[in-house]
Amino acid sequence: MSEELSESQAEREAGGLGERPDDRFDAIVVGAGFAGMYSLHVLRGLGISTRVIEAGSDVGGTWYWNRYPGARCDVQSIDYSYSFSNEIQQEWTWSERFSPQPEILAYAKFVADKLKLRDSIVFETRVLAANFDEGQGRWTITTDDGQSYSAKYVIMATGPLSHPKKPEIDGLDDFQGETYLTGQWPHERVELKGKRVGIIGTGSTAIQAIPAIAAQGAELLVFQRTPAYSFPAGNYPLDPEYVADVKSNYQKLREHARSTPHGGTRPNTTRQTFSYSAEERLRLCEDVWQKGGQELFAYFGDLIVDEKANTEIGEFVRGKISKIVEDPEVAEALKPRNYPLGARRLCLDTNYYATYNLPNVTLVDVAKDPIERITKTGIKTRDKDFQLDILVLATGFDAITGAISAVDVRNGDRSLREKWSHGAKAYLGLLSAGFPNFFMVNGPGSPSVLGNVIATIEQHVEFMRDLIAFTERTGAKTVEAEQEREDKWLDHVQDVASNTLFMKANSWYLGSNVVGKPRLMIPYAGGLHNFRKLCDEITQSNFDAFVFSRDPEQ
Ligand code: NA7
Repeated sequence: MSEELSESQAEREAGGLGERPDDRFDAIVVGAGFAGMYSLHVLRGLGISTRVIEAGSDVGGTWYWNRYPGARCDVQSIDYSYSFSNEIQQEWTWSERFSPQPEILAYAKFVADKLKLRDSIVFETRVLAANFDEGQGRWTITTDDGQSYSAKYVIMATGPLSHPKKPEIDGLDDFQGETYLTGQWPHERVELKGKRVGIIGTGSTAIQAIPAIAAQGAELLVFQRTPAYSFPAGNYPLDPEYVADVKSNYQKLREHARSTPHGGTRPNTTRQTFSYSAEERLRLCEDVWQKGGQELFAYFGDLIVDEKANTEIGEFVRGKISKIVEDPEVAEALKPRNYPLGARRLCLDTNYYATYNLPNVTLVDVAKDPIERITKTGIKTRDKDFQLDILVLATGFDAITGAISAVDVRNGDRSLREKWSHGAKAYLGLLSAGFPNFFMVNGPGSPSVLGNVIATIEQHVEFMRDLIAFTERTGAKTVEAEQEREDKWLDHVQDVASNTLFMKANSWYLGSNVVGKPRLMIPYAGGLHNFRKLCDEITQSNFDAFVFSRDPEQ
C-alpha cells in the first residue's frame, strides 16, 4: 500500500478503534455512500474513532439502492469520482462516458476495499434517533436493532436523493400485481418481458428506465403528469487513449473542476446567449444535441437566468420532439411547457423520445386524464381503467432534507424535524443552530445537487474535517452554528435563487413535490466555487463563524 493510504491506516490504529467498547465512539457517521465513506476515511486520519451505520448490506448509498433498469449517472464518469487520492484515480478505470449503476457500485466497493473501510461499518442497520446530552456534550444514537451508540459527533452522510417518495394516490396497497419503487429496486432480477408494466413519473429516473424497460419486451404504459426537458446523454465507451490522457492530466482537470460552479471538468462560461447570432445559437444547440451531455451550460452562461434565452432553447427541444416522435399527438403531449428548461433538473437520456415510436409503448397523459386511484388490477384514471401486471413508481424523493428528517433528532425539548417544519435551515448546509456537533454533508443550503455531488462531498467533508480538528485541538466540547448567521445564510440562499429561473417551476429543489414542505430553495445556487471560497475564508479565520463551548474548568 502507498504512503498516502498507509499513513491514515497507521493513524487509524493509533486512534484505537479496537480499544473502545463497541458502543462508544468519537463519531458516528450515518450512511456508507460516497459521503459516509470519505467521512470515515478523513476522521480516521484525524485519529477520531468512528463507526458508520448503514441501512444497506454494502457500501454505495444511492448507487446501492437505485438498481432500476437503465440507472446511470448524469455526470461524466471522470468527474463523478473521488479526487482526493491519486492512487485511487490512477488504479480505477471508467469504461463509459456516463457510468451505469453497476460500475459506480463496483467503484464504491473498490474504494471501500482499498481504504479498508468495511471493518468500521455496521451494515443492515438503520438509525432511528439521535439525542444530545448538553451536560456530557455527547449524542446517543439509537438504531432499529435496539442498539444505542454514544458519540461526541454525528455526521449525517445520508444523501440528498435517498428518501424515496411514494405518490399520494389512493389504493396503492390494493394493487395485487408487483409494485416496485425505483429507489428501492430489488437485487434479484425482475422479469419484465411479456408483462404489462405501468410506470408513474417522467423525471430523470423514469427517463432512464422507460427505454430500458421497453427494450426488455414489456408492454409499457407511461403515466406522465409533467413532461421533462431531456437532451441525449450521448453515452459511449471510453477510448483507452482518452482514459490514459485523463489519468496523466487528472491533477490539472481536478484543479479546473475546483474553480467551476458545478465542480466538473467541462468548460465554464459566463457568455450570454444573445451574444451569439441566431445561426450560432442554433448550431451550438444542435452540437450539444448531437454530442450529448450537459454542455448546454458550457455555451450559454445565462440559461438559468434569462427567460428569453431559456424559452428559445426550450423551443429547440420542442422542435426535436416533433421531429423524433412520429405520432403528432404523442409528440405534443411530451413537450414540456409552462416552466423553464433547467428549473427542474435537466434530464439526459438514451433514446427516450424515440421509445414512444415503439409499438409496445403508450403514453398516458394524466395531466388531461388524471389518475383517480390504484385498483387491485392496475390504474384507474378518470376516463379509463388500465390493467397491469407490474407497477413501477418513479415518483422521486423527499430531497435533501428527507433522509435527515427521517431520524428523530433532538436536543432536549428541541426537535430538528419541528424546527425544519417551517423551512429547513442549516448554516452552509452543514450545522443547524441548536444541534451542536451534528454535521450534515450536502444538507439544506449547500450547493449539493446543483453540481457534481462527489465534488461537493469532498469539499464539505474536508471543511468538516478541519472544523472537527480545530474543535479537538482547542479542547472545545461543542461546535455549533450561530442562529443569526444561519438565518442570514438562508436569506442569502433565497436571494441568490430569486435572481434565477429556479423559482418559476414546481420542483424538488423547492420542496414542491412533498405535501406540506415549505416552498424554499433548498440547495445553494451560488456555485460550488463561491461556496468553497467562503468556507476557505472561514477556515482561515479559525472558524470564527461558529460558536464553541468548553467545560467550565477548562
Ligand atoms: P423526480 O424528478 O421528482 O420525478 C418524479 C416524477 O414522478 C415526476 O414526473 C412527477 O410528476 C411524478 N409523480 C410524482 N407523484 C405523482 C403522482 N401522484 N401522479 C403522477 N405523477 C407523479 O424524481 P426522479 O427520481 O426522476 O429524479 C430525482 C433525481 O434523482 C434526479 O434529478 C437525479 O438527480 C437523481 P410531477 O412533476 O410531480 O407532475
